[in-house]
Amino acid sequence: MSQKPFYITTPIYYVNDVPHIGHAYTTLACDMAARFARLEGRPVLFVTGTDEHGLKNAKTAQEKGRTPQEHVDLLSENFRHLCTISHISNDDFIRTTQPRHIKAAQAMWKALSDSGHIYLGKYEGWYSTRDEAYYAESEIADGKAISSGSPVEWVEEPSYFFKLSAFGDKLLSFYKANPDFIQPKSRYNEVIKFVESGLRDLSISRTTFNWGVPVPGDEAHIMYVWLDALTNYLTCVGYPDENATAYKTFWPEALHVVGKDILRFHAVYWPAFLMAAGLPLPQGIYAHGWWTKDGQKISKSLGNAIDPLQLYEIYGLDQVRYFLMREVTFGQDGDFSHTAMVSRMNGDLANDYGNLVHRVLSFLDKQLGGVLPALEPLTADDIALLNQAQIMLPHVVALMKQMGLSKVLEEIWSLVGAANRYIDAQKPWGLKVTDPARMGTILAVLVDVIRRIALLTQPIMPDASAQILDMLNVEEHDRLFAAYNTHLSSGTQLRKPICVFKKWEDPDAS
Ligand code: ME8
Repeated sequence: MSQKPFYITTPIYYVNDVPHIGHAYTTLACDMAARFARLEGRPVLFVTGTDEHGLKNAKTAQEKGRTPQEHVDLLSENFRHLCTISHISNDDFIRTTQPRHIKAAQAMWKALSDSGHIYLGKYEGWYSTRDEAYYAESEIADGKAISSGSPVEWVEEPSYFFKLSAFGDKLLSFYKANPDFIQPKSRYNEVIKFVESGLRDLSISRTTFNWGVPVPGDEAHIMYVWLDALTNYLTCVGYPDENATAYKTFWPEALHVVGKDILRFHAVYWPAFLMAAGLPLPQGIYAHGWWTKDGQKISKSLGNAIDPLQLYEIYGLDQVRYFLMREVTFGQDGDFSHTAMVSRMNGDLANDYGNLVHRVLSFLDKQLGGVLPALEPLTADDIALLNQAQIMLPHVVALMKQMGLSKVLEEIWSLVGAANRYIDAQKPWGLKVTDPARMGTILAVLVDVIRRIALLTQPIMPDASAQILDMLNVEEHDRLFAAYNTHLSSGTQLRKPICVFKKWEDPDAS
């Protein structure tokens, strides 16, 4: 049976911000899910990119003496670079200034307009350039948006409107029929409450600046940056060509992963636009929490941004990837601290996983020249550990379906813990003279469990896992989950072990 395709997207980031760990976090979460789905053998499309229109960019470009295009060309590279350095496996990188996207956004506008969902009016109200969002009077206090703290300004201009108010009931029945559409559950409830409180028509064009996608048929207007940006998810599958292979394969299989700050745009506006355009809705929206530093949301405007590249340099890439996904339950907020980072790096990675691999493979190398013994005869203890390893795969597959990313790692580490306890109980080191055959079986059991753990850790720590699988001489095609329940043949020559997870060393300590 062919496997269900998986389309996963990050938000497209505003180029104006220098990438910080908040951006890296969303992209890493999607990378983990995309890599996992590929290992399951599913066709995957994983897309990230940059959101390049809007007043904020136009203003900054002017301040810097650049054209808006020069400005966004320059800054978009920061996000592309972040992907490369973070070993992100994205299949595409979308930029909203690309011709393919302008074509898709204009086609979307036409679909909304042709179906009678757009009318011309005048916008009078509050707008935040920092958030690129319209706010109602009730959402403002002291000249700032209550939710984000961003300054707002009064705007009065002719504007096209989208008849969002006509979609309240349709959205509510859709949410009720698809209770997993918005995750986690607390966010689902939040969105329902918002929609139940009543939807107002949405201003979807601007006339006071021109850095955006021109409105088809009325070039005095440019499209509101969010209508433009949300359409990127369709651009990447070839829209408006609904016969494009990517469209046919991946739409509407999409899962949009976003921070909780932009949930409303994705869970309310986007489905309403799609309904109005007569297009199928994505599979789901997952809103994760915020990283904070000392309790404050990390962002450039607050001046407390943490540079992911610097973290990779200090702690190592796979260590940071692991930490970010493990430390905080996916969906909740988390506070970044050096102490927590070092504790994961030294505890979970160096002591638990690293040591397991190193002591088993070094001992095997020393005692048996790295030649893998037979996985028999098995005792009840051996079978118990092997069974635990075997059921781990269906277990984590089920957790991944809910985007339980931190939970997946927690579960894999329960197997790491079980393997370490098994060594302590079986004491293979003591058997080399008294019972070398038994020692061999214990080592074969451990190698098999390490192989499975390394298969499972590939999505989160691709490099470290590859090093471990290399040491075990696992063939490339046996690194897919389809090979999870196979075994390495006895007699396989393992490679010389190397240390994969280093401990944190304080550079100031002498
Ligand atoms: O909103 N903690 O772009 P953006 C966790 N262009 N995640 C964080 C974070 C933090 N402290 N700070 C940022 C936009 N993020 C629009 C999106 S999509 C059609 C258009 C992540 O550059 C998180 O995913 O402001 C958040 O939703 C996103 O960056 C916002 O990125």
